[in-house]
Amino acid sequence: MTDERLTQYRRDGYTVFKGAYDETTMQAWRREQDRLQSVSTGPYAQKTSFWFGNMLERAPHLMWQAVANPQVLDFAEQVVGPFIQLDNLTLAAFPAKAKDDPTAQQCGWHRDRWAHMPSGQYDRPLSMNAICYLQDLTVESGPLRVITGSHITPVTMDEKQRGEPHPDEELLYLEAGDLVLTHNGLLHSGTPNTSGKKRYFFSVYYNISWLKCTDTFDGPNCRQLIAWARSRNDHRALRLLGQDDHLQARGNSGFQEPDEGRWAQWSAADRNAITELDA
Ligand SMILES: O=C(O)CCC(=O)C(=O)O
Repeated sequence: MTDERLTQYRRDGYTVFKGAYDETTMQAWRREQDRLQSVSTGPYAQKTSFWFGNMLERAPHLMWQAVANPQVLDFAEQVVGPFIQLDNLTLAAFPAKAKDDPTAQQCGWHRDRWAHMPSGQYDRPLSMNAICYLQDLTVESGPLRVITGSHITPVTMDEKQRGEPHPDEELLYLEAGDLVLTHNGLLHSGTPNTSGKKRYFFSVYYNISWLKCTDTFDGPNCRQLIAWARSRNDHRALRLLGQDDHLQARGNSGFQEPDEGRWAQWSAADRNAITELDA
């Protein structure tokens, strides 16, 4: 299944993990977004009050499971090797627009952070977006639009086209709790929400551990997570939090053997190094 998924991800530029999260977990995330939004007034609040970054620091007890999802990380390590770091974690809920609002038809096509215009051949991504919607995507709540293969094909768009449906687009009507993992070169767009309700989603954005991060991990909650990961010698967890102890050795390994073999060895070494504190 993983090999099939890898082939499909490299070809299409995304893969879907069906039913990654259950309703109880999603309900807690939706409540947290509601809470953050309800207290987002005053000089200490950011401007857009429905979009919250640095979510791991804000709510580690709720969000760590999303950052460290083993199914996603096992797969992501197959795509780029054990170099997965958290770039940023965002929890948001797009407010509903009126159906006759002129912006209710507007797309927002883009490739993601750290991408580049593709050259016509597959390159491993410098970052990946793990997006999960906390309600079903319907015509009203707005599907995710993707241009399959646009992480390989140098599809370009002028300013007008960036706001319009695209002839090659596919509309993904994901169900609540499904998780889509995209290649940062994939052209994609949300769809405006006209459901009358909030359109909740979160994005766990991973990058390669030699890049800079957008979120910060020096707050008390992330420092506590780092201390916990260090106490159990958990290199995967440390890396997610910006601490890659193997970066120099693995990032300058000589590259004389196929990458996939080396990555599998390093991932296994990380697993074997963990000291189970509760054992
Ligand atoms: O709103 C959406 O469905 C897409 C979100 C998105 O484009 C992104 O996280 O980069």
